[in-house]
Amino acid sequence: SGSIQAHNDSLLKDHVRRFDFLRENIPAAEDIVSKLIAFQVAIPSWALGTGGTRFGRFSGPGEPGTLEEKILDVALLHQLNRSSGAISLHIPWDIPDHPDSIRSLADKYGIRFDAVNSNTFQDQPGQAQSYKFGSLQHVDKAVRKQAIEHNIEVIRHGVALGSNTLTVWLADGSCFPGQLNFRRAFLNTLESLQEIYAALPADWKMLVEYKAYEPNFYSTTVGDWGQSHLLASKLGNKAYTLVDLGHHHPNTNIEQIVSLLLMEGKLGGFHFNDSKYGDDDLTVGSIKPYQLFLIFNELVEGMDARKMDHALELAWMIDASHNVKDPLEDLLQSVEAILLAYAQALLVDRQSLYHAQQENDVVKAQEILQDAFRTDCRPLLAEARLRSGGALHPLGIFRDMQLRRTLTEQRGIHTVATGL
Ligand code: AOS
Ligand code: ZN
Ligand code: ZN
Ligand code: ZN
Repeated sequence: SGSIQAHNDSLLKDHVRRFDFLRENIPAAEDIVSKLIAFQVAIPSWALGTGGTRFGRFSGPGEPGTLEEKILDVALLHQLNRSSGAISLHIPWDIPDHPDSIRSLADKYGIRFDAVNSNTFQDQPGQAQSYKFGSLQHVDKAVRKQAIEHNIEVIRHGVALGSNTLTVWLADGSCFPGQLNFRRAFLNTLESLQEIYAALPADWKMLVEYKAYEPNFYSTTVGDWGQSHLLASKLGNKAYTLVDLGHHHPNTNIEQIVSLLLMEGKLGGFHFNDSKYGDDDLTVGSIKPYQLFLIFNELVEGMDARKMDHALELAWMIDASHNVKDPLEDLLQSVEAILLAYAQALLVDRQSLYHAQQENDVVKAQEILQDAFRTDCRPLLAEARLRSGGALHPLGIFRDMQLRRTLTEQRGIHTVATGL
C-alpha cells in the first residue's frame, strides 16, 4: 500500500486536472463516483491461469496452482482496483477442502464468494455415469441422479464458504437431428433442476445460464433466454436467468433481452466477456464496447425503474479466458471496461431521452446515448479508486512493480492451475 501511495502521488497532479474538468461538466460526477465505489465484479477462478477452457493451454509463469493462490490473485487485483472484491468458483476445478481457512483467507482481503458453478459437462475420474449424452436431460435416470447430487454437493461447498448463489450451465443438447426428443429433454432437465432447487437454502438463488450452441451443434437444451426463462419461471422465485454475453447468435440484440428479463424480475446475473464470432470469451470491451454500454444503459434504466440496488441485486461476474495475455492484466482490463460502461450509462440524461422517445425524435435519442458513450469517463473511475485506496492506474502499477515477476519468484515458472 506504500507503493500504491507512491504510484498515486506520481500521477496525482495530472489526475486532479482531468477529474476537475469532468466535475465541472458533469453535475452527477460525485454521485457516479460513489456508485462506482460500491460496484464490485466477481473474478472467475478459472480465468486466473492462462488458457481458456478449450484446445491447448499455454501457461505463463507464476500462475496460481492452488485455491489459496487463486484467492491471493484476486486479492491482488482488488488491492489495485478496489472493484474485484469477489470470486466465483467452479467445482470440481476448485475443491475447498478446508472451507474455514479458505474463507478466512478471503475475509482477510475483503473477498466474498459469489456464485458457485457446478460442472456436469466433463466426466471426472472415477465417476460412475458418463455425461457424454447429457447430464440433467439424460434419458437414464441414474445419470440425471448423479448430476443432481453433484449440484447439491456444490451448494454444500457454497454454504460452507458463505456464497448464496448456484450457477448451472449445461452442455446438454444434441449434435444431430433425431438424437433426442426436445420435449423429453426439456422436461427431464426441468425435473432435475426442481430437485436441485428443492435443496437450495432459503436465501439462495439459482442462476440458469443459456448458450446457443457448443459443444452441441444441433440443439442445446437451455439454448436461449426463452428456454432459460421458462425453466426459471417454472422453478420459482429463487430461480433466475444468467446472461453470458458470448452465448448468443451473431448480432443478437442482447440489451433488449436484458431489458425484458429485468422487467419480469427474472434477470439474475451476468457472465461478462466479449466476442467477435461466438463464445470467444475475450476481454470485456475489447470488441464491442458500444454494445456493452447499451447493455448497461438498459441495466441502469431497468434497475432504477424497479428501485434495485445496482451493486447488490445482480451477480456481476466475468467469464473470459484465453492464451495470449497475462491473466491478471487481462482481468484488470475487463473490470475497467465494465465500470466504464456502467459510468457511461449513469451519464445518460434519462429525462431528455424519455422526452425524445415520446416525441419520436430519433436523432435526439441517438445523440443522447452517443454523447454519454463518447464521454471519457476514465477520470471518474480513477477518482473512485483513489477514494477507496486503490491505484490510479492499476495496469501501470502492476507493470511498474513487476508484480508477475514477484509471483513467479514465489511460485515458480511452471505452475499448473488446478482443474482444466
Ligand atoms: C460455458 O460456455 C459457460 O460460459 C459456463 O459459464 C462455464 O461454466 C464457464 O465458461 C467455465 O467453462
Ligand atoms: Zn458463462
Ligand atoms: Zn462465454
Ligand atoms: Zn461460455
